[in-house]
Amino acid sequence: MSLLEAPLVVASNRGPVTFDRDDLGGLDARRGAGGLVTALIGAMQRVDGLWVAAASSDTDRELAAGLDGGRVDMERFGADYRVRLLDIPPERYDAYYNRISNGILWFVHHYLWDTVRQPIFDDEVDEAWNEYVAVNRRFAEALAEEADRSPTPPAFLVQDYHLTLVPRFLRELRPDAFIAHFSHTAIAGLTYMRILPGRVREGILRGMLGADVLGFHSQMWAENFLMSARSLPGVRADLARSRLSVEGRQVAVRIHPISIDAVGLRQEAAGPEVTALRRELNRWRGDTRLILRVDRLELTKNIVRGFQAYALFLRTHPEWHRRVRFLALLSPSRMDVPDYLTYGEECVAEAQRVNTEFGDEEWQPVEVRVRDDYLGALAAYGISDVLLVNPIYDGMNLVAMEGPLLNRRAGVLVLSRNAGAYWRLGKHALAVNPFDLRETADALYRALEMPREERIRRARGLSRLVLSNPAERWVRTQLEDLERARIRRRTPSPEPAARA
Ligand code: ADQ
Repeated sequence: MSLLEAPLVVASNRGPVTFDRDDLGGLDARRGAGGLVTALIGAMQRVDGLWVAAASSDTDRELAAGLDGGRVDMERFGADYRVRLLDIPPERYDAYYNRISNGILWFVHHYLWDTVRQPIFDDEVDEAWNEYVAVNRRFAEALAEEADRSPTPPAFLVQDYHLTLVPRFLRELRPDAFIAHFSHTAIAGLTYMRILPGRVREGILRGMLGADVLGFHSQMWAENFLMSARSLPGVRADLARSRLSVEGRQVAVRIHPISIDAVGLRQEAAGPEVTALRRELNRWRGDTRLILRVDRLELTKNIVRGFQAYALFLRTHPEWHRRVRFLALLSPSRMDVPDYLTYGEECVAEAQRVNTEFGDEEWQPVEVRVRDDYLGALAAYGISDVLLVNPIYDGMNLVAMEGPLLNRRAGVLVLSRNAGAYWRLGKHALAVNPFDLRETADALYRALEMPREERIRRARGLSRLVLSNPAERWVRTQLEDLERARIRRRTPSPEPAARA
C-alpha cells in the first residue's frame, strides 16, 4: 500500500484538542488554534489518523491514565480520527518543555542569547536534558505501539523541536518505520549551534537523522540543518540532491512551506462578528492610514524595534504626523517566563515613549492591545494599509499570509528577510533587515507613499501566492516524500547489482 493512503500517526507536544469536563461531567473538546492543526486535521480524517500528544489539562491527564492507554475516539465530537494522550509527570514535563524546548532549543534556533552573559550550561541543564530524552523516548514508545496495532505500516509525522529525538528512538524500536520529522522553527547555523553542549547538539541532530524525511519551511533552515548534520562523524551529505547518509540509510532534506486555510479564513472574516469589529476599527482609525502588526508577544517577533523604527519614521517625516496610526495586536505568550514578562513590559513602555514624543490629546500614534483576539486580528487585517512583520528569525510566519489574504485596501507587506515567509512572498513585499531601524523606517515610509497601482500589483501577487499553496499540500508533499523513501528502500541500489 502506498504511504499516501496509509494510516497517519502524528506526534506533537500539544494535541489538536484539549479536553475538559462540562457541568454535567460530560467531555468537552476545545480545538487548538494554529496552522499546524488546520493543515493536518483534513488529512487525518481521510485516512484513519491518530494524533499522539502530551496531556495538558486535568481532564487530558485523567483520560491519559484511562483504560485504553489514553486513546480517545473523536467520533463523538463529529470527527473521524483519534487522539492518544500521554501523561507526563509535571516535573519531567517542566524540564522537557520549559527548560530544554523553550529555554534552550527555541533560543538557539532564533539566535536569542546575548552571548556575553548567556547561556550557561551546568549540571541542572544536564539533568533537564535527561528529562527531555525521557519524554522523547516515551513518545517513541507510544508510536511504536501504534505501529504494532496498525494493520498496515503507518506514516509517522513527528512535529518540531520538542520531539527531535523521537525519529531516532522510534527507528531503534521499529527499524522499518516510515518517519518524517518537520521543523516549524528557524534552524540555527553551524557556528551558533556549537553554543550547545556537544551532547545536546549531537543528540538533536542525530535524533532527527533517524527520520527518512526532514521537512523545513524554507531553504535557509534546510541549508543550516545540512551544514550542521554533515559536520558529525559518520554523516555524509549529497548537497546536490539534498540528502544525507548515515548508518547506511538515506535521509532526504526537503522544503515544505506550510500554508493557511484560505477558504475557512475568508468565511470567518466575512461573518457578522468580524464585520462588526471591522466597522468599529474603521471608526477608531478615522481618516488616518493604518500600520498593523499581529503577533504572539514573543521575543522573536521584534516588537520593540518595530516601534523604534516607527518612531524614526515619524521623526524623519513630520508630514505624516496625525495622518497615520500603528495598531499592535499582541497575544500574551509564555507569560510565566521572566524574559517574556519583561519583554512584554518593554514593548508597552516603548509604545508609550512613541506616544509621549509625538502624540497629543487628539492623536496617539501607537495603540497596543495585549490580549488573545483572533477575530479582532482578522478584522484588522482587512483594513490595514501596511502590515509590519519584522521577526528577528521566524520559521515561517503565518501572519504574513493571513494579512494579504484578507486585506481589502491593497495593503503593503513589510517583511523581515529572516522569516521563512520571505522565501515564498519576498518578491511582492518590502524586505527589511529586522535589526536595521533605518531600513525598516524607510520601508514604512515607502509603503505609505507607494502609488496605488504598485500597491495593487503587489497585493495581488501576495494573495495569488498564498492561494497557490493550499493547506493540504503541506501534508501531501511530505507523504509523497515518504513514499519515495519507501520505494528507494525496496529497490536494490544499482551499485551492487552492477557488480554482480
Ligand atoms: P508561531 O510563531 O506561533 O509558530 P506564527 O506563524 O507567527 O506562529 O502564527 C501565529 C498565529 O497566531 C497566527 O495564526 C496569528 O493569527 C495568531 N495570532 C497572532 N497574534 C494574535 C493575537 N493578538 N490574537 C489572536 N491570534 C493571534 C510556529 C513558528 C512559525 C510558523 C508556525 C507554523 O514559530 O514560524 O509559521 O509555527 O508552522
